[in-house]
Amino acid sequence: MPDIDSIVARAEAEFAAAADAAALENAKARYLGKAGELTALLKQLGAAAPEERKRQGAAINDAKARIEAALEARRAGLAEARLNSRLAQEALDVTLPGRGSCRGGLHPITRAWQRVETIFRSIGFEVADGPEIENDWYNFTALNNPENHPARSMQDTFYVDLKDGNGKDGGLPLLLRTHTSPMQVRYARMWAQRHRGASPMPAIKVIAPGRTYRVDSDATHSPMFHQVEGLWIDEDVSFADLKGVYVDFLRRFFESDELQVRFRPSYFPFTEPSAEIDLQFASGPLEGRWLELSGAGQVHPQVVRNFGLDPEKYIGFAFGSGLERLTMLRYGIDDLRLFFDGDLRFLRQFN
Ligand code: 2U9
Repeated sequence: MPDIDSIVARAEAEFAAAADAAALENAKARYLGKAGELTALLKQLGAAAPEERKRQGAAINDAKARIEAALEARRAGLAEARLNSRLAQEALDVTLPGRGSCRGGLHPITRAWQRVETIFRSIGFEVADGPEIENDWYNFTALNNPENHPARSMQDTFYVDLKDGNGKDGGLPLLLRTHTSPMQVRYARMWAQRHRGASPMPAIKVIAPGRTYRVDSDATHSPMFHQVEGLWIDEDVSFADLKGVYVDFLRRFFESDELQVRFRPSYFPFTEPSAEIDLQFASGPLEGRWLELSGAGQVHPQVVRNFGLDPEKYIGFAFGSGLERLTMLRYGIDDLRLFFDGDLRFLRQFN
């Protein structure tokens, strides 16, 4: 029988010398593990005479208890040392000054967007909102865009190609809307259906502000941009109404009654006749210069038909403007990219 006390003494010494939990567990295995010294002694017990077995068994059990106690003590010691070192490293200096709270603010585009909504609501327009992923019919066909129009090409429009090759809506290609007009088509069709048979049908008077997408990226174009478009359809809405509404809107948006507005003939597939709208400030850094701003026109009879309405009975106007352009002119911003950089030095100036 080896000297049990010396085994215990060695175990205690090894445990005390273990620098971390892994070393401690290794040391434990050498004494209490399956192939450990104490376990080996227990296995030999069977060969001893009964009296001797009882005596040795008690001694071995006593040694085991002492070794386990030493193990637990070292485990606790190591855990405490680990905690102390973490506490020292992660010490919280409560005397440091606070970081201060930071108040968020609205993006200038959002501010202009809200301003546009407020003005148009005050002249009786509703605000409509809808899908940014559209199908080809709402985005192009319903708006009288011919089959071979360049706006429909892969170079101009982001077509949706989902992972499983599913980029279609009932056979129609899906795409990121290139203008907010499809929303107005949805709104007008919903309206026409809801008031089917009502005579007269209440006027359609709606604006559709929102995000739009085109394959375009340079100093003056961003692949994602914002538009606001409007639509007024009734039995007797004329170009004069368009001029009245839009000039009123611009004067209020830019807070200037002296603002001059000019309509120039133009062409869009969805309006006929069509016009570009220019404006001229009476003062400020842009004083006297004519600036291109928006487009507009009388809604094409085929588009009215696509609403589910009779173009012989219903007529009206539509307009469209880039929200970035409106915002840049209102705040005197000279680079489109500032809107998308997220630079707080720029953004803070609007809050
Ligand atoms: C429907 C029918 C017609 C909206 C219109 C324009 C003219 C126009 C451009 C201005 C700057 C787009 O962001 S921009 O590049 N828009 O010139 N938009 S008429 O016409 C519509 C809208 C909806 C149902």
